[in-house]
Amino acid sequence: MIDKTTIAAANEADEARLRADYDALAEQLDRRGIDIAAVKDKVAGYGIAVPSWGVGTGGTRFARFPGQGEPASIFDKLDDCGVIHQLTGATPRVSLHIPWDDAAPADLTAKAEELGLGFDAMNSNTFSDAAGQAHSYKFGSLSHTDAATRAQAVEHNLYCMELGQKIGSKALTIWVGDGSNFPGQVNMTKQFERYLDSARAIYGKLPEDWRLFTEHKIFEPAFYSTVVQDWGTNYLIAKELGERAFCLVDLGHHAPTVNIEMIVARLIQFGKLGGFHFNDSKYGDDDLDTGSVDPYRLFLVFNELVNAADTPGFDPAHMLDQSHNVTDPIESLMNSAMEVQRAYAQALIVDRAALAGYQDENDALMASETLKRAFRTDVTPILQMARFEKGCAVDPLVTYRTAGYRAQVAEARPVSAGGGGGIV
Ligand SMILES: [Mn+2]
Repeated sequence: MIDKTTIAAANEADEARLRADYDALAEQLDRRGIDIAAVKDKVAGYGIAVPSWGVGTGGTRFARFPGQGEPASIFDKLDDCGVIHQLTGATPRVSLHIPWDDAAPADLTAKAEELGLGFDAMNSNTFSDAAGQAHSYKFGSLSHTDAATRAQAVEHNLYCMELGQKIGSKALTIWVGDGSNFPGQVNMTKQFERYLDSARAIYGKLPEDWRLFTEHKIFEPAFYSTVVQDWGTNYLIAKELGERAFCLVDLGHHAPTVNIEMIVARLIQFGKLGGFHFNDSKYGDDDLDTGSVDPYRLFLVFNELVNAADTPGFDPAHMLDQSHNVTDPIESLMNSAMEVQRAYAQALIVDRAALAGYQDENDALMASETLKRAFRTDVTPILQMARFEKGCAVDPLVTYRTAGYRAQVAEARPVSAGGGGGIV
């Protein structure tokens, strides 16, 4: 963790500037009938889960260029996640990936408690083969043509739930790489039926107080067809399985021009939005940092979420899911968590009464301007004040670099191998 005096010293040096900026924004928002303190309190109470795999340096199928002081174990990863939360105050939970993060439950909870963290949804990996497993997932897992391979994949998901129950998780996220690379390679109907059968077997063992999230993806690693390729298929799965099955929306898992905020609205309307994997993309599933390419789209997603906030039982899970290939993963995850908070704050200051009026009058331009007015407002002082009051860093990036955390852990952690392709 970072020395508290380093954070306090950086905050103190910036406090007068922050108070002046916050007061100026408070006055501006007050003229618009918005109470800045109410917005700040909601932002301060917002939390997003970080993915354990996100603190390692990612890569592409071409190469991976390892960074300095990469985490070597789940406990190193939790240390890094602890720093992200210590500085931002925005990432109280970690989403584990099994088998990558498999460890004794008591050790996981002890470490998390030490760092002030909890555990979010469990992720089951059946898109690659673990060492020594009996049946290969080369041609699929939950939808494999071979019953024994499907059973092995189901069993792995049950194990993830068993472990998750012991560490306080309340959800299982399933994403599979199953699909095909050639037209005719699979019978698409039979393949989906096999997937549904396996998913039913998992859902049947879902703990009472758990939710099941299924995640769709248009392509990759299968490049011709993917068994759960779009939100429509995902909705069918959630409907087939039952009321505790929901759809997870990963922002990068759609075709480039797809209207994701509309998908979000549809899933909310029919009670099947389970949660998000936030990231950004330009071409496909690029796994770029959240808000780095299209912050307006992120805002439009949050506009739908704020719009639905009062719906009874509405509680989507918020998680980041990115691959950091050229940056320090801790820096990228901190910035992404803050970009998500920014989108939330911007959505909170939309004048919803005015927007509804313009929509009823079919005043397209003014409706659009109402959204833009909120989006254009620099809410940074709100985010900074929320962090300041929690004892987190006003400027997490600068404080992190000042503290020299990466260089410190690099001395203790072994240098990891690079060169080959594949994400970690
Ligand atoms: Mn994802």
